Amino acid sequence: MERTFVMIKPDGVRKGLIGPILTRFEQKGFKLQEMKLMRIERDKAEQHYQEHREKAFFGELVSFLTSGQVCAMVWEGPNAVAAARLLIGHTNPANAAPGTIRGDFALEVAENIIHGSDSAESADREMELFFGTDAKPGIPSFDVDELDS
Ligand code: DAT
Ligand code: MG
Repeated sequence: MERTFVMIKPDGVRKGLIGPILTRFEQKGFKLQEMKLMRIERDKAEQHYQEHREKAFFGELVSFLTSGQVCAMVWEGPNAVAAARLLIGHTNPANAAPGTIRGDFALEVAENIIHGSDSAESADREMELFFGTDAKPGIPSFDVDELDS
C-alpha cells in the first residue's frame, strides 16, 4: 500500500467540487486517511511548491494557493501516487483527457483545481508539511483516554 497527498486548491473549493472529487477517489477504490479544510500561509505554500521557486509563475502560484480555503487529503491505495496522478490528469487542463478531474473541471493551467504528489518522496514531504505526525500510519489521531474524562 502507498499513500499520496492530494489537495483541492481554492478554485476547486470555490466551485463546490469537494464532493465530486471525493466521490471519484472513493469510486476508484482509494481509502481516505486524512482530510482537512484549511487556509494556508504564504510560507507553507512556498514550501509546498519549493521546486518551482525559480519559475516565472511562482509568485502567481503562491498567491493563488493562499487566496482561499484548500482541502488537504491523504489517500491510500496500491500505487497511490501514480494512480492519483492518472485520475487528476495533465497539468494543463487544455491537454487533460475528458474523464480526468482537470479534463472535466478546469480550463487553465493557473487554476487547475487539484494537486497530487509526483513521487513517493514528494508525498512523504507533503504529508509531513500538511499533517505532521498525524499522517504517519499507526498513530491514532486522538487519545483514547480522553473518551473517559
Ligand atoms: P502538477 O500540479 O501537475 O504537478 P507542476 O508541479 O509542474 O504540475 O506545477 C505546479 C502547479 O503550478 C500547477 O499545478 C499549476 C502551476 N503551473 C504549472 N505550469 C504553469 C504555467 N506555465 N503557468 C502558470 N501556472 C503554472
Ligand atoms: Mg507538481
